[in-house]
Amino acid sequence: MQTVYNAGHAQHAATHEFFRGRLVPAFEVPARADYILGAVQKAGLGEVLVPVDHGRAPLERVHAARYLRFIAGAHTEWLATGGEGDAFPAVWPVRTLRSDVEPASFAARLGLYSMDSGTPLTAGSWAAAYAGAQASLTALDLVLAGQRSVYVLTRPPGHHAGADFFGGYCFINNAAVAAQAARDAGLKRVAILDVDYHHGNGTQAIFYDRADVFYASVHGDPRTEFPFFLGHADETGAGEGAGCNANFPLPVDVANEDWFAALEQALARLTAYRPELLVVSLGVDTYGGDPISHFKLDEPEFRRMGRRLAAFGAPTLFIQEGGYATEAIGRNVVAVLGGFEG
Ligand code: OKP
Ligand code: ZN
Repeated sequence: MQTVYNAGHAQHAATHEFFRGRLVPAFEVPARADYILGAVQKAGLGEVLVPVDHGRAPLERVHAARYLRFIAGAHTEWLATGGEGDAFPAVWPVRTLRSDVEPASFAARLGLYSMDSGTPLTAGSWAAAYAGAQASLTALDLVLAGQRSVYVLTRPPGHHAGADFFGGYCFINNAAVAAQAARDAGLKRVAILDVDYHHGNGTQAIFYDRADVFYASVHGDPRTEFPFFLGHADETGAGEGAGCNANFPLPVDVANEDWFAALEQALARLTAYRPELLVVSLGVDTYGGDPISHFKLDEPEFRRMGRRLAAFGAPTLFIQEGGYATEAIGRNVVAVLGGFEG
């Protein structure tokens, strides 16, 4: 399997994030990608390729142009308005407040375009996230040209980012950009399977009222787990997209067999949908040793996951999402991809 590697990932390098009102060492760190790249090379998974720049237009098919402009210039504005170091939002337009009028204040716009205070916006966040989207588009090209599967090695992750907001460590929704580009290339039905520990609220929201992209996710129950405010089983799609969204929230102490039972249910829905492409939001924070998550998958389960996804039988684009047990992340990712290869 070929890997498209976003070497620009390291430009997004936060040392700290907000957690319970304190700055704690960041979990989403450049070393994550370094460990994965090392494991991919050591395993001899396949060629490692550089992204081809497709420009901003495919990103604007998913994200609001004004949001992309904001993110591209946000850290410069943060510094210009007296901010130091990484930017963190502090005020949000919750219920009863207006989000349809863009404030002039930078602090207010930072809140308008974000969902949490746990996502440091650094000097290089835009460059890293932009390059990650380009890596995803490059990998899609390879799959459309006939590759059975391609892996996108990138960070920051993407599945929490919505059409016009960042959060949950995410800025550009790589899976959504790739799925939309596949549609724009002529594919009729695209499935996104999200196996990250966290529900991909951004991806779900972007395609919620559409029948051409099916979103299915197996994740920690949002009643106790991030992103808290989306990811319940009764979210099944709206309008033309009714029936094209499927959530499988699981309790934090779920047995591995029950995780696979949920995966089976998700895949049954996707089989019935008959997609021409499967995009996998591949988070390995379902690992038992993950510092911010609670499931108990390990290397044999990751390998089994990969085998099962191969049996699904669709051209498959793997896109890296979470996984925070830094030293184990490479082994776990390679287990999925190696299991897929057989
Ligand atoms: C991103 B992805 C822990 C706070 C957790 C958000 C988690 C985002 C996970 N100190 N904050 O889905 O892996
Ligand atoms: Zn996650």
